[in-house]
Amino acid sequence: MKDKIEKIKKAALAEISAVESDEGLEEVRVKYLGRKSELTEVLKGLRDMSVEEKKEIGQISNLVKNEIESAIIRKETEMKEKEFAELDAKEKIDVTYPGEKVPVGHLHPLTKTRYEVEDIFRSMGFLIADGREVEDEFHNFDALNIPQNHPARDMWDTFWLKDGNLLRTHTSPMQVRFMEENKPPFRIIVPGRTFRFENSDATHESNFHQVEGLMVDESGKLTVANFKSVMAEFMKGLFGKELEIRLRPSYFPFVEPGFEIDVACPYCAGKGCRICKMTGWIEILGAGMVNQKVFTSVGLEEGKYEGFAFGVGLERIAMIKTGVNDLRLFYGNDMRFLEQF
Ligand code: FA5
Repeated sequence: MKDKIEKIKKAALAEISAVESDEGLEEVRVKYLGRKSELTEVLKGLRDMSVEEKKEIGQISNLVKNEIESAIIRKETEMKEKEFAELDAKEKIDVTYPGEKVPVGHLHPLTKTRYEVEDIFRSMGFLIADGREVEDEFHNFDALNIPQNHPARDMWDTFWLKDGNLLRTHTSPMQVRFMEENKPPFRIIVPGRTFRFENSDATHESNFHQVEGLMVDESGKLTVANFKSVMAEFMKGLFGKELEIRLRPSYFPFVEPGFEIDVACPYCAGKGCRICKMTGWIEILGAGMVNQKVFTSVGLEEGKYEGFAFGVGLERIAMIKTGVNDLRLFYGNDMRFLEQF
Protein backbone atom coordinates (compact mmCIF):
# COMPACT_ATOMS: atom_id res chain seq x y z
CA MET A 1 0.00 0.00 0.00
CA LYS A 2 2.80 2.33 0.91
CA ASP A 3 4.48 1.63 -2.45
CA LYS A 4 1.24 2.35 -4.21
CA ILE A 5 0.94 5.73 -2.46
CA GLU A 6 4.58 6.49 -3.24
CA LYS A 7 3.93 5.70 -6.94
CA ILE A 8 0.88 7.92 -6.97
CA LYS A 9 2.95 10.74 -5.45
CA LYS A 10 5.79 10.37 -7.99
CA ALA A 11 3.43 10.22 -10.92
CA ALA A 12 1.49 13.24 -9.65
CA LEU A 13 4.61 15.34 -9.04
CA ALA A 14 6.02 14.41 -12.45
CA GLU A 15 2.78 15.36 -14.21
CA ILE A 16 2.49 18.60 -12.27
CA SER A 17 5.99 19.63 -13.23
CA ALA A 18 5.35 18.79 -16.92
CA VAL A 19 2.07 20.71 -17.11
CA GLU A 20 2.10 23.92 -19.19
CA SER A 21 -1.39 25.35 -18.98
CA ASP A 22 -4.05 26.18 -16.41
CA GLU A 23 -6.36 23.61 -17.97
CA GLY A 24 -3.64 20.92 -17.80
CA LEU A 25 -3.03 21.70 -14.14
CA GLU A 26 -6.74 21.47 -13.37
CA GLU A 27 -6.85 18.04 -15.06
CA VAL A 28 -3.94 16.83 -12.93
CA ARG A 29 -5.62 18.17 -9.79
CA VAL A 30 -8.86 16.30 -10.57
CA LYS A 31 -6.90 13.17 -11.50
CA TYR A 32 -4.93 13.03 -8.23
CA LEU A 33 -7.09 14.82 -5.68
CA GLY A 34 -10.61 14.52 -7.09
CA ARG A 35 -13.37 12.36 -5.63
CA LYS A 36 -12.58 9.52 -8.05
CA SER A 37 -8.80 9.77 -7.73
CA GLU A 38 -6.60 6.83 -6.76
CA LEU A 39 -5.60 8.58 -3.56
CA THR A 40 -9.26 9.03 -2.56
CA GLU A 41 -9.77 5.34 -3.27
CA VAL A 42 -6.88 4.53 -0.94
CA LEU A 43 -8.40 6.70 1.77
CA LYS A 44 -11.79 5.05 1.26
CA GLY A 45 -10.11 1.64 1.76
CA LEU A 46 -8.86 2.69 5.22
CA ARG A 47 -12.07 1.52 6.85
CA ASP A 48 -11.18 -2.10 6.05
CA MET A 49 -7.76 -1.82 7.62
CA SER A 50 -6.50 -2.56 11.10
CA VAL A 51 -6.18 0.33 13.56
CA GLU A 52 -2.37 0.55 13.16
CA GLU A 53 -2.58 0.36 9.39
CA LYS A 54 -5.32 2.97 9.39
CA LYS A 55 -3.13 5.25 11.38
CA GLU A 56 0.00 4.74 9.33
CA ILE A 57 -1.53 4.67 5.86
CA GLY A 58 -3.89 7.50 6.78
CA GLN A 59 -0.98 9.68 7.85
CA ILE A 60 1.08 8.88 4.73
CA SER A 61 -1.90 9.49 2.45
CA ASN A 62 -2.61 12.85 4.06
CA LEU A 63 1.04 13.89 3.77
CA VAL A 64 1.08 12.93 0.08
CA LYS A 65 -2.20 14.73 -0.46
CA ASN A 66 -0.71 17.88 1.11
CA GLU A 67 2.45 17.53 -0.95
CA ILE A 68 0.47 17.23 -4.19
CA GLU A 69 -1.66 20.24 -3.21
CA SER A 70 1.45 22.31 -2.44
CA ALA A 71 3.05 21.27 -5.72
CA ILE A 72 -0.07 22.39 -7.57
CA ILE A 73 -0.06 25.78 -5.83
CA ARG A 74 3.67 26.23 -6.56
CA LYS A 75 3.10 25.34 -10.19
CA GLU A 76 0.22 27.76 -10.39
CA THR A 77 2.31 30.58 -8.97
CA GLU A 78 5.21 29.71 -11.24
CA MET A 79 2.98 29.77 -14.33
CA LYS A 80 1.44 33.12 -13.35
CA GLU A 81 4.86 34.65 -12.79
CA LYS A 82 6.04 33.36 -16.15
CA GLU A 83 2.94 34.76 -17.82
CA PHE A 84 3.46 38.21 -16.21
CA ALA A 85 7.14 38.21 -17.12
CA GLU A 86 6.27 37.48 -20.76
CA LEU A 87 3.59 40.16 -20.77
CA ASP A 88 5.94 42.62 -19.16
CA ALA A 89 8.60 41.99 -21.78
CA LYS A 90 6.07 42.28 -24.58
CA GLU A 91 4.04 45.27 -23.41
CA LYS A 92 6.51 47.16 -21.33
CA ILE A 93 5.17 50.62 -20.45
CA ASP A 94 7.77 53.25 -19.77
CA VAL A 95 5.82 55.99 -18.05
CA THR A 96 8.75 58.38 -18.37
CA TYR A 97 8.78 58.07 -22.18
CA PRO A 98 7.73 61.36 -23.81
CA GLY A 99 4.23 61.21 -25.28
CA GLU A 100 3.50 61.42 -28.98
CA LYS A 101 2.85 65.00 -30.11
CA VAL A 102 -0.68 65.45 -31.36
CA PRO A 103 -0.61 67.91 -34.24
CA VAL A 104 -2.65 70.97 -33.34
CA GLY A 105 -3.82 73.40 -35.99
CA HIS A 106 -3.85 77.14 -35.62
CA LEU A 107 -5.42 80.14 -37.23
CA HIS A 108 -4.08 81.46 -40.52
CA PRO A 109 -1.93 84.58 -39.99
CA LEU A 110 -4.44 86.66 -41.94
CA THR A 111 -7.32 85.46 -39.76
CA LYS A 112 -5.26 86.26 -36.68
CA THR A 113 -4.55 89.76 -38.01
CA ARG A 114 -8.22 90.27 -38.75
CA TYR A 115 -9.22 89.21 -35.22
CA GLU A 116 -6.60 91.54 -33.79
CA VAL A 117 -7.90 94.50 -35.78
CA GLU A 118 -11.47 93.64 -34.79
CA ASP A 119 -10.51 93.49 -31.11
CA ILE A 120 -8.81 96.88 -31.23
CA PHE A 121 -11.81 98.59 -32.80
CA ARG A 122 -14.30 96.72 -30.65
CA SER A 123 -12.48 98.12 -27.62
CA MET A 124 -13.17 101.60 -29.02
CA GLY A 125 -16.87 100.88 -29.36
CA PHE A 126 -16.95 100.07 -33.08
CA LEU A 127 -19.48 97.54 -34.37
CA ILE A 128 -18.34 94.89 -36.83
CA ALA A 129 -20.51 94.85 -39.94
CA ASP A 130 -20.48 92.29 -42.72
CA GLY A 131 -20.73 93.24 -46.36
CA ARG A 132 -21.37 91.28 -49.53
CA GLU A 133 -18.69 90.14 -51.97
CA VAL A 134 -20.86 90.44 -55.08
CA GLU A 135 -21.88 94.07 -55.36
CA ASP A 136 -23.78 96.25 -57.77
CA GLU A 137 -22.34 99.20 -59.61
CA PHE A 138 -24.36 101.68 -57.58
CA HIS A 139 -22.92 100.67 -54.19
CA ASN A 140 -19.35 99.97 -55.36
CA PHE A 141 -19.06 103.15 -57.46
CA ASP A 142 -21.94 105.57 -58.12
CA ALA A 143 -23.05 106.11 -54.53
CA LEU A 144 -19.41 106.64 -53.58
CA ASN A 145 -19.18 109.57 -55.96
CA ILE A 146 -17.51 107.55 -58.71
CA PRO A 147 -19.95 107.96 -61.59
CA GLN A 148 -19.77 105.99 -64.81
CA ASN A 149 -17.08 107.25 -67.18
CA HIS A 150 -15.38 109.13 -64.35
CA PRO A 151 -11.60 108.64 -64.62
CA ALA A 152 -11.49 107.69 -60.92
CA ARG A 153 -13.00 104.32 -61.86
CA ASP A 154 -9.58 103.44 -63.27
CA MET A 155 -8.33 103.30 -59.68
CA TRP A 156 -10.25 100.06 -59.27
CA ASP A 157 -9.65 97.42 -61.96
CA THR A 158 -12.86 95.51 -61.76
CA PHE A 159 -14.07 91.94 -62.28
CA TRP A 160 -17.42 92.50 -63.94
CA LEU A 161 -19.99 89.74 -63.88
CA LYS A 162 -22.17 88.83 -66.86
CA ASP A 163 -25.32 90.10 -65.10
CA GLY A 164 -23.84 93.61 -64.71
CA ASN A 165 -22.85 93.12 -61.08
CA LEU A 166 -19.23 92.99 -59.97
CA LEU A 167 -16.91 91.54 -57.35
CA ARG A 168 -16.45 94.39 -54.88
CA THR A 169 -13.16 96.16 -55.49
CA HIS A 170 -13.07 97.53 -51.94
CA THR A 171 -15.08 97.34 -48.71
CA SER A 172 -16.29 100.96 -49.15
CA PRO A 173 -19.68 99.93 -50.62
CA MET A 174 -20.60 98.87 -47.08
CA GLN A 175 -20.47 102.55 -46.10
CA VAL A 176 -23.42 103.07 -48.39
CA ARG A 177 -25.27 99.89 -47.42
CA PHE A 178 -24.88 100.58 -43.71
CA MET A 179 -26.10 104.18 -44.01
CA GLU A 180 -29.08 103.05 -46.08
CA GLU A 181 -30.19 101.06 -43.06
CA ASN A 182 -28.81 103.02 -40.07
CA LYS A 183 -28.96 106.64 -39.07
CA PRO A 184 -25.88 108.31 -37.49
CA PRO A 185 -24.35 108.42 -34.97
CA PHE A 186 -22.51 105.13 -35.39
CA ARG A 187 -19.04 103.70 -35.71
CA ILE A 188 -18.38 100.50 -37.65
CA ILE A 189 -15.63 98.48 -39.23
CA VAL A 190 -16.18 96.12 -42.12
CA PRO A 191 -13.58 93.43 -42.62
CA GLY A 192 -13.88 91.36 -45.77
CA ARG A 193 -12.66 89.92 -49.02
CA THR A 194 -12.10 92.20 -51.99
CA PHE A 195 -11.17 91.59 -55.62
CA ARG A 196 -9.29 93.44 -58.32
CA PHE A 197 -8.45 92.56 -61.88
CA GLU A 198 -4.73 92.84 -61.24
CA ASN A 199 -1.68 90.69 -61.81
CA SER A 200 -0.20 89.42 -58.61
CA ASP A 201 3.17 90.57 -57.38
CA ALA A 202 4.84 90.87 -53.98
CA THR A 203 2.30 93.46 -52.77
CA HIS A 204 -0.75 92.80 -54.95
CA GLU A 205 -3.16 89.94 -55.42
CA SER A 206 -6.41 89.76 -57.38
CA ASN A 207 -8.06 88.52 -54.19
CA PHE A 208 -7.16 90.27 -50.95
CA HIS A 209 -8.81 91.67 -47.82
CA GLN A 210 -9.63 95.10 -46.54
CA VAL A 211 -11.03 96.53 -43.36
CA GLU A 212 -13.24 99.54 -43.85
CA GLY A 213 -13.91 101.97 -41.04
CA LEU A 214 -16.69 104.53 -40.81
CA MET A 215 -17.60 106.83 -37.97
CA VAL A 216 -20.34 109.41 -38.41
CA ASP A 217 -22.05 111.92 -36.12
CA GLU A 218 -23.87 115.20 -36.37
CA SER A 219 -21.91 118.06 -37.91
CA GLY A 220 -19.37 119.65 -35.61
CA LYS A 221 -19.00 116.56 -33.41
CA LEU A 222 -16.33 114.71 -35.37
CA THR A 223 -13.19 116.26 -36.78
CA VAL A 224 -9.88 115.18 -38.29
CA ALA A 225 -8.48 115.35 -34.76
CA ASN A 226 -10.88 112.58 -33.68
CA PHE A 227 -9.85 110.57 -36.67
CA LYS A 228 -6.17 111.01 -35.81
CA SER A 229 -6.73 109.86 -32.26
CA VAL A 230 -8.62 106.74 -33.42
CA MET A 231 -5.73 106.00 -35.79
CA ALA A 232 -3.18 106.51 -32.99
CA GLU A 233 -5.11 104.04 -30.83
CA PHE A 234 -5.29 101.59 -33.74
CA MET A 235 -1.52 101.75 -34.30
CA LYS A 236 -0.85 101.40 -30.58
CA GLY A 237 -3.06 98.30 -30.48
CA LEU A 238 -1.37 96.83 -33.55
CA PHE A 239 2.24 97.48 -32.64
CA GLY A 240 2.01 97.63 -28.86
CA LYS A 241 3.45 101.12 -28.49
CA GLU A 242 2.68 104.78 -29.16
CA LEU A 243 3.76 105.64 -32.70
CA GLU A 244 3.80 108.95 -34.50
CA ILE A 245 1.27 109.31 -37.29
CA ARG A 246 1.31 111.64 -40.26
CA LEU A 247 -1.37 112.55 -42.78
CA ARG A 248 -0.54 113.22 -46.41
CA PRO A 249 -3.08 114.64 -48.86
CA SER A 250 -4.54 112.03 -51.16
CA TYR A 251 -7.55 111.59 -53.37
CA PHE A 252 -10.52 109.26 -53.09
CA PRO A 253 -13.80 110.46 -54.61
CA PHE A 254 -15.83 109.49 -51.51
CA VAL A 255 -13.86 111.60 -49.03
CA GLU A 256 -13.04 115.28 -48.84
CA PRO A 257 -10.36 115.98 -47.81
CA GLY A 258 -8.65 112.65 -48.43
CA PHE A 259 -5.50 111.43 -46.71
CA GLU A 260 -2.92 108.76 -46.84
CA ILE A 261 -1.87 107.74 -43.33
CA ASP A 262 1.74 106.93 -42.54
CA VAL A 263 2.94 105.54 -39.24
CA ALA A 264 6.49 105.89 -37.91
CA CYS A 265 8.23 102.57 -38.57
CA PRO A 266 7.81 100.46 -35.41
CA TYR A 267 10.95 98.48 -36.21
CA CYS A 268 13.61 101.17 -36.60
CA ALA A 269 12.04 104.13 -34.74
CA GLY A 270 12.20 106.22 -37.91
CA LYS A 271 15.87 105.54 -38.66
CA GLY A 272 15.18 103.55 -41.83
CA CYS A 273 15.13 99.78 -42.36
CA ARG A 274 14.09 97.04 -44.80
CA ILE A 275 10.45 97.13 -43.66
CA CYS A 276 10.01 100.90 -44.18
CA LYS A 277 12.23 100.88 -47.28
CA MET A 278 14.68 103.21 -45.50
CA THR A 279 12.09 106.02 -45.27
CA GLY A 280 11.33 105.73 -41.55
CA TRP A 281 7.60 105.76 -42.38
CA ILE A 282 5.16 103.04 -43.34
CA GLU A 283 2.18 103.85 -45.54
CA ILE A 284 -0.69 102.14 -43.82
CA LEU A 285 -4.05 103.22 -45.18
CA GLY A 286 -6.24 105.55 -47.23
CA ALA A 287 -8.80 107.70 -45.46
CA GLY A 288 -10.61 110.99 -45.29
CA MET A 289 -13.63 112.92 -44.10
CA VAL A 290 -16.80 111.50 -45.67
CA ASN A 291 -17.75 113.41 -48.80
CA GLN A 292 -21.20 115.01 -48.39
CA LYS A 293 -22.15 113.45 -51.74
CA VAL A 294 -22.03 110.02 -50.08
CA PHE A 295 -24.51 111.21 -47.43
CA THR A 296 -26.88 112.57 -50.04
CA SER A 297 -26.62 109.37 -52.11
CA VAL A 298 -28.17 107.47 -49.19
CA GLY A 299 -30.82 110.12 -48.61
CA LEU A 300 -29.21 111.95 -45.69
CA GLU A 301 -29.50 115.71 -45.61
CA GLU A 302 -26.42 117.53 -46.93
CA GLY A 303 -24.39 119.27 -44.20
CA LYS A 304 -26.23 117.59 -41.31
CA TYR A 305 -23.61 114.93 -40.65
CA GLU A 306 -19.87 114.62 -40.61
CA GLY A 307 -17.55 111.66 -40.24
CA PHE A 308 -14.43 109.92 -41.30
CA ALA A 309 -13.78 106.76 -43.27
CA PHE A 310 -10.72 104.65 -43.87
CA GLY A 311 -9.75 101.52 -45.73
CA VAL A 312 -6.79 99.35 -44.92
CA GLY A 313 -5.35 96.26 -46.59
CA LEU A 314 -5.33 93.33 -44.16
CA GLU A 315 -2.44 91.64 -45.97
CA ARG A 316 -0.49 94.87 -45.72
CA ILE A 317 -0.92 94.94 -41.94
CA ALA A 318 0.01 91.26 -41.66
CA MET A 319 3.13 91.89 -43.77
CA ILE A 320 4.24 94.81 -41.63
CA LYS A 321 3.55 92.92 -38.43
CA THR A 322 5.31 89.71 -39.46
CA GLY A 323 8.08 91.15 -41.64
CA VAL A 324 6.94 88.94 -44.55
CA ASN A 325 7.85 90.74 -47.74
CA ASP A 326 5.75 88.83 -50.26
CA LEU A 327 1.99 88.82 -49.89
CA ARG A 328 1.66 85.72 -52.10
CA LEU A 329 3.18 83.60 -49.34
CA PHE A 330 -0.05 83.99 -47.36
CA TYR A 331 -1.93 82.24 -50.13
CA GLY A 332 0.62 79.58 -51.08
CA ASN A 333 -0.62 77.07 -48.47
CA ASP A 334 2.96 76.06 -47.82
CA MET A 335 2.85 74.45 -44.37
CA ARG A 336 6.51 75.36 -43.71
CA PHE A 337 5.51 79.02 -44.05
CA LEU A 338 2.23 78.78 -42.14
CA GLU A 339 3.66 76.77 -39.26
CA GLN A 340 5.85 79.72 -38.30
CA PHE A 341 2.85 81.64 -37.00
C1 FA5 B 1 -9.36 101.89 -51.32
O1 FA5 B 1 -9.68 100.77 -51.71
C2 FA5 B 1 -10.33 102.76 -50.60
N1 FA5 B 1 -11.62 102.16 -50.61
C3 FA5 B 1 -9.83 103.03 -49.19
C4 FA5 B 1 -10.55 104.14 -48.51
C5 FA5 B 1 -11.62 103.87 -47.71
C6 FA5 B 1 -10.14 105.45 -48.66
C7 FA5 B 1 -12.30 104.88 -47.06
C8 FA5 B 1 -10.82 106.46 -48.05
C9 FA5 B 1 -11.87 106.19 -47.23
P1 FA5 B 1 -6.90 101.65 -52.08
O2 FA5 B 1 -7.17 101.27 -53.48
O3 FA5 B 1 -5.71 102.48 -51.83
O4 FA5 B 1 -8.12 102.37 -51.35
O5 FA5 B 1 -6.78 100.31 -51.23
C10 FA5 B 1 -6.63 100.35 -49.83
C11 FA5 B 1 -5.59 99.32 -49.38
O6 FA5 B 1 -5.91 98.04 -49.87
C12 FA5 B 1 -4.19 99.58 -49.93
O7 FA5 B 1 -3.49 100.46 -49.12
C13 FA5 B 1 -3.57 98.22 -49.91
O8 FA5 B 1 -3.07 97.92 -48.64
C14 FA5 B 1 -4.74 97.33 -50.16
N2 FA5 B 1 -4.76 96.87 -51.56
C15 FA5 B 1 -5.20 97.51 -52.64
N3 FA5 B 1 -5.05 96.78 -53.75
C16 FA5 B 1 -4.51 95.62 -53.36
C17 FA5 B 1 -4.11 94.41 -54.02
N4 FA5 B 1 -4.29 94.23 -55.32
N5 FA5 B 1 -3.58 93.42 -53.28
C18 FA5 B 1 -3.41 93.57 -51.96
N6 FA5 B 1 -3.77 94.66 -51.26
C19 FA5 B 1 -4.31 95.67 -51.95
